[in-house]
Amino acid sequence: EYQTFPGTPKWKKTHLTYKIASYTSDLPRRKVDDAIKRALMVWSDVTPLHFRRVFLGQADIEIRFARREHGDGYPFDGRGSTLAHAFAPGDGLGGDAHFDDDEKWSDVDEDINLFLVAAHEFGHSLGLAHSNVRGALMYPLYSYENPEKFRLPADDRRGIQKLY
Ligand code: TQI
Ligand code: CA
Ligand code: ZN
Ligand code: ZN
Repeated sequence: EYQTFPGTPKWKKTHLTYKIASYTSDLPRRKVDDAIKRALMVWSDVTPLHFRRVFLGQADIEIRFARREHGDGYPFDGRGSTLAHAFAPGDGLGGDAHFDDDEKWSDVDEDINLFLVAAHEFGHSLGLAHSNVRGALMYPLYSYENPEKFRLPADDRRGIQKLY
């Protein structure tokens, strides 16, 4: 079953902005842009939420690739282990998603698939915690599946539709 965070933080608006503040050198920029856009669509497809990209100023969801200590007190750990993290809805860091640039990011099945990890992180950005349903997107185990064929599992859909 899906879970929310304590206090059930959620966005109090349906139109959210996102900004890609830094890139990985593992993939061409357009592939990063595309993976992020499609990962957000996983959620906007089943809710009233809309995501608009901004290039300047503040955004609700700031996306960054970073290594080790990167200013939020949750340093990354080099290759392996933690791949990314995201903050529950709220001001400031709330909603932001950071990706460990010591991982090798990929758009296929080798290395770590950016789309799949980003879709999971954005679940956190929107207010979902981990699910105990094996196979759910929010289940805390990375498993590769073909991004072209990805369909949001029912448990995640129920969770996000409960929130929005
Ligand atoms: N990063 C953890 C994660 O996103 C960080 C984390 C643990 C976390 N608990 C959290 C973030 C609660 C927000 C709220 O789950 S990770 C997976 C999965 C990770 C793990 O690098 O371990 C995915 C990132 F689900 F496969 F285990 C992405 Cl898909
Ligand atoms: Ca790591
Ligand atoms: Zn961070
Ligand atoms: Zn998670």
